[in-house]
Parts: sequence; structure tokens; C-alpha cells
Amino acid sequence: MFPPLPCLLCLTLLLPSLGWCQTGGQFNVCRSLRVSEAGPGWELYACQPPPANMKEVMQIKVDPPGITCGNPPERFCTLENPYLCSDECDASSPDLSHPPQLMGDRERGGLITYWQTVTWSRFPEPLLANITLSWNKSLEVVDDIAITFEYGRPTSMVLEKSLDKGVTWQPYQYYADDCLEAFGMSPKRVSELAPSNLTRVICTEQYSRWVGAKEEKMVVFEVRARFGVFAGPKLINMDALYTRMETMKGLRDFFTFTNLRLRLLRPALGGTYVQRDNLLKYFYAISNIDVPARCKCNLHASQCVLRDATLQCECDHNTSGQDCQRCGPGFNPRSWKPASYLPLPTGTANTYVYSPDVPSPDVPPPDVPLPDVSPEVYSSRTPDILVDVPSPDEITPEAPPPDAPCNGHSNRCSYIDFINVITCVSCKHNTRGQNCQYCRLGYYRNTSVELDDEEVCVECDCDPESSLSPHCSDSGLCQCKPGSSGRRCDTCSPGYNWRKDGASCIENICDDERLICQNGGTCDDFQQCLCPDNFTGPFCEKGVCLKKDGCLDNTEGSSSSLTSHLYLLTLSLMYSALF
Ligand SMILES: *[C@@H]1O[C@H](CO)[C@@H](O)[C@H](O)[C@H]1NC(C)=O
Ligand SMILES: *[C@@H]1O[C@H](CO)[C@@H](O)[C@H](O)[C@H]1NC(C)=O
Ligand SMILES: *[C@@H]1O[C@H](CO)[C@@H](O)[C@H](O)[C@H]1NC(C)=O
Ligand SMILES: *[C@@H]1O[C@H](CO)[C@@H](O)[C@H](O)[C@H]1NC(C)=O
Ligand SMILES: *[C@@H]1O[C@H](CO)[C@@H](O)[C@H](O)[C@H]1NC(C)=O
Ligand SMILES: *[C@@H]1O[C@H](CO)[C@@H](O)[C@H](O)[C@H]1NC(C)=O
Ligand SMILES: [Ca+2]
Repeated sequence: MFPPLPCLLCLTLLLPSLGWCQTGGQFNVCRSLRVSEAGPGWELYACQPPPANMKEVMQIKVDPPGITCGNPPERFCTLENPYLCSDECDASSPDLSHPPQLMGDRERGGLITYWQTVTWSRFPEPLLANITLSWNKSLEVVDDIAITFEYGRPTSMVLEKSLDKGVTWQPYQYYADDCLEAFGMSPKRVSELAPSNLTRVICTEQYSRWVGAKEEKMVVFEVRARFGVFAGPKLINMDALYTRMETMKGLRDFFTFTNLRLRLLRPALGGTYVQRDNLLKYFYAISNIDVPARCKCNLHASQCVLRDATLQCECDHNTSGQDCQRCGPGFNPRSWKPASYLPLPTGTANTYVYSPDVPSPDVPPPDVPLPDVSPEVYSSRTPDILVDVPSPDEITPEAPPPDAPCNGHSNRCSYIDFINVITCVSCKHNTRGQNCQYCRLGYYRNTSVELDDEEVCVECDCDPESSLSPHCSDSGLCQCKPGSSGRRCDTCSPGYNWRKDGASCIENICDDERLICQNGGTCDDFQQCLCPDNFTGPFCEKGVCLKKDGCLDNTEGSSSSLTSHLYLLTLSLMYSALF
């Protein structure tokens, strides 16, 4: 027997931390020579190519045309410092351009290169972008797909996949800072998935919340954690996963695709409202997309090569075709089968029976069945009738009268088949959610009344100027800007007072208690010192040279505190410029 080939590719450049490699290169040879009493003969095994980072061979397309920044050149700001807008994108300059291929390049010398879109200057029209990644080959993902966003992760996006080279698409995972608001789905985490619902398409809030653009840049499609449901946390028991791949309907297809598409629906907002006076800080920028995957060869090939710019399995077991999806010449096309991981550890090659009687052997076999394709993502919420569609892997919920699941806030339900749930439509009384069990954004639950009460949701009514967001906590607390407080952020904290126009709380510059106004000056409305005739300066600290008195220099005594007052003043001015 040949010794198993070491998983060289994995060890060298590709995926050093990958469980699939650590398991000793299982399924990496298709056959080995064995000498028995009858003479030498081939022993055949199920086999698959090693994983690779498929970003190296992906075709990238971005839509709509003109979404990439730089033509014409454009200035942009950042969320972290919206007042420094010195950065520029210029497609005609190699140093300042941000074309799509920078999402898949190899970065050298620590230099981050990224694709960047135009800014959201056309607000309120949404800033939408599609990124389509194509391989023209079916692939099986083997580790997390990770997308790196510079300058903040989108507040809402969908990852989609195609199994048929882009003809039909289905959602893979939804991402939003508020799943209910963006997609009408309750937020989930992959860690909540169990064997029975591992292939469920979820919406997660884990990768969209604002935590600062520099702190967290990744948006992840979690493959490792899904494998871990069967293989254990460190993917120690890969055999269990391989077994499930063979026995659980839809599992292998769930991890298979020929194309991926990112639909970017709303950029990072910095955790607050869209600020219309500075739209140059809203855009998308992606520096890298890692897609650790292997070619799908139906377990009939241990190598996959790039030939004529197309990935192609090097088929063994007398199979042929790009995915080894049909018989080699001279073999009964009907006898084609994928090889199998079972029985472990070497699997079954399921090779063909030679049948010279069959003419024209290289006829393509019936296509490998693809799972049903969901309808268009966003139209699927519309049907207002309750349909009972059975689903193979999950229990279809009973169809109860809408009153019961909707807590009396809606009398219509709809069945969303790609996530296999019944959801209430048009929740009234400011409720929302699958069962109208939550309050709409901007409302909070009055816990003293029952869930089916028409007044169960009370408006947050956050002060628009001194709150960071119109949303409030479950107990109705608004998020206040510095200086304001109270449930609605409508009172000023100690040391702050309302601005004259009543717009927000600003820090006091003076008051009559601390006697910051000197030389008999009085504090006017906490914001300025009114000085006697012969003094001037923000704190009346400077003597004025009055001709009749001669010039008296009476400022020495206060010069030391002057600097600190000026410092305070500068701070206050900066503060009022910011808000
Ligand atoms: C993205 O793709 C979807 C599906 O084809 C399409 O409906 C949508 O208009 C595209 N968006 C953009 C911005 O091109
Ligand atoms: C895609 O792959 C097929 C082989 O399956 C090949 O015939 C075709 O030319 C490829 N298309 C492109 C655009 O590379
Ligand atoms: C998956 O199933 C488990 C156990 O059956 C359940 O606790 C969990 O909520 C389900 N997750 C989703 C996203 O439906
Ligand atoms: C492939 O076909 C040849 C005949 O063309 C046969 O000798 C050989 O054993 C077959 N190999 C496998 C792995 O089926
Ligand atoms: C909650 O409901 C109770 C009973 O109807 C009512 O007295 C109270 O004012 C409500 N609370 C709010 C915050 O509206
Ligand atoms: C300012 O004027 C007041 C009286 O109006 C006088 O007592 C004081 O000495 C003057 N101070 C200076 C610095 O001129
Ligand atoms: Ca890059």
C-alpha cells in the first residue's frame, strides 16, 4: 500500500489550522497498489482534493456599474473621525484607486489593499452593491468564509449562493444589526443550531453591530462551528461529520456552491442615525474575502487543477467531467455514482462496471440533483395565505389560527418557505416579530399590561437632538449623548445646560457659583461672562486700557488660572462644534 500522501498543500501555504488536514490527510488518495496471492491489483478509495484558499482563483464582479469609487475622484471621511476628510479615491491614480480585485489579492508587506465604493451622497436613496464571486466549478467549503471590511461592517447584508453557476440563487445567511427590522427574522447564532436544523438559513446580528471600525472588521459565514455540531468543538471527530455527510439529506449540498454573492444593503453608520450633513463617511470597503474550499469531485479525484482558466477535477475511478460527474468513455453511463465516505476510514469508490455493449459511452448522466431553490429573497414575505408545505429536515409548524401566534396584533400569517417558518404579517399596535411578540423599533414594552393589549408598546420618544438613536432599551431608556440624561435624554446633566436654541445640552462655561467670571463679571446663561466696562476677555480677565485712568496692568493675579480657563473654553467650543 502507498503511504498516505502528506497533506502538503495544507501544511505549506494554505490552511495550517484546518481540521481537515490535521486528521492525517484522510481521503487524499484514490487508489493504491496491493499485492495479493492473485497478483498485484488496485485497491480503490473515496478521495477528494486538498482544500485551498479559493480567493486565488475567483472571478469578481461588482454591481451596479459605477459603484466603485474614483470616477470622478471623490473625497471621503471616516466614521471614526468624520471631520477629517482628506482621503481621496481616484480611479486614475494607481495609489488612490480601489478596484474590485483588491478583495482577492495577496497583500504584501503589511499594506492593506481594498475595494471601495462611492459614498452615500445620494441618501436617502439606498446605497446598494452586489459582489458576485464566481468559480465556474462546484466547490465544497471547508472552513469559515471571512470577509474583511475596512471602515466598518455593513448594518445589513445578505450572503447568497448559487449551485448552478449563477442561474439560480438562494440565501446563505442574513446579517443585520437588527434582524427583525431588516429581514423580519428573529436573530440567531450558529451556536444555537442543533443537528436537526444545521442547514437552516439564519439571520445573525453578531457581525453587524457597531463596535468601532477598527475593533472588529470581519463578517463570517461560520463553517467550522457548523462542522463542530457533529465533529466536536475542535473538529476532533471528523469521522462523525463524514458519516453525516453521507446520511443526512441536504448536508453536503449546504456546504456546496459554484458562486457566492454578497448583497450589501446598508453601510456602517457608526452606531447612530444617518447624519445627512456628512454623507461622505458612509460607504463600503472590503480588503479581503477568504473562501477556504475544495473542488467538489464527487469523491473521485484527489487533485483539482486550473486548466484553460477553469478548475477541473483530475478524475480517477474511470470517471470524467469537470466534477467527475459522469462515467469515463466505454462505461455504462447509468452506472455512475458518487463515491462514498462510508465505510470509514477509506470509503467506497463506487467505480463502474465495464459494459462494452453500451454504445456512445460519453453521454452525460442525469444531472446531479440540486436542492430546491428558494424564491427571490425579498418577494417571499408577501404571500398572505397560510400554506402548509412539508420540509424534509424540519418539522413544519402546525397551522394555528393567526390570533394565537400573533398575540392579537395581526390576523394574517404567511409561510416563508426558505426559512420554513410561519410569520405574522402586518403586525399592528406598533408590534413586530414572527408572532408580533416584540415592539417595533422606537417602542418599548409596557410590562404592566398583557402582551395582547393594544397599548403594549409605548413610544420611546427619545429626544431627537440629545439621543444617540431613536431606539430605546427594553425598559424604555434612550441612549443619551454626553451631557444629557433622563429616560428620554431630555434633561441636562449637572454642569450642562440647554443651548439657547434649545437644541441640545452643552457644557457650562461659567456659572455664578464657581465665580469663573472675574473682576466683577457676571455669567450670562452659563455660556458667557458679561464684563464691566474696563475688563474684557472670555472671563473678564483682561484689563482694558482706559485713557482717563492710564493703563493699569491688573491681570497678573489671574494669569495662572487663565490657561486652564482657556483650555476649558477650547474644550467647550470643540464640543459645541461636534454636536
Ligand atoms: C443585486 O442582485 C439582485 C439579484 O439579481 C438584484 O435584484 C439587485 O438589483 C442587484 N443589486 C444591484 C445593486 O445591482
Ligand atoms: C466554465 O467551465 C466549463 C466547463 O465545465 C467550460 O466549458 C466553460 O468554458 C467555462 N466558462 C468560463 C467562462 O470559463
Ligand atoms: C435548532 O434546534 C434546537 C434544538 O432543537 C433549538 O434549540 C434551536 O432554537 C434551533 N435553532 C434554530 C435557529 O431554529
Ligand atoms: C478503468 O477501465 C479500465 C478499462 O478501460 C479497466 O482496466 C480498469 O480496471 C478500470 N479502473 C477502474 C478504477 O475502474
Ligand atoms: C402601562 O400601562 C399601565 C396600565 O394601563 C398604565 O397605567 C401606564 O401608564 C403604562 N405605562 C406607560 C409607560 O405608558
Ligand atoms: C475699573 O473701573 C472700576 C470702576 O468703574 C475701578 O474701580 C477699577 O479700579 C478699574 N480697574 C481697572 C483695572 O481699570
Ligand atoms: Ca486586499
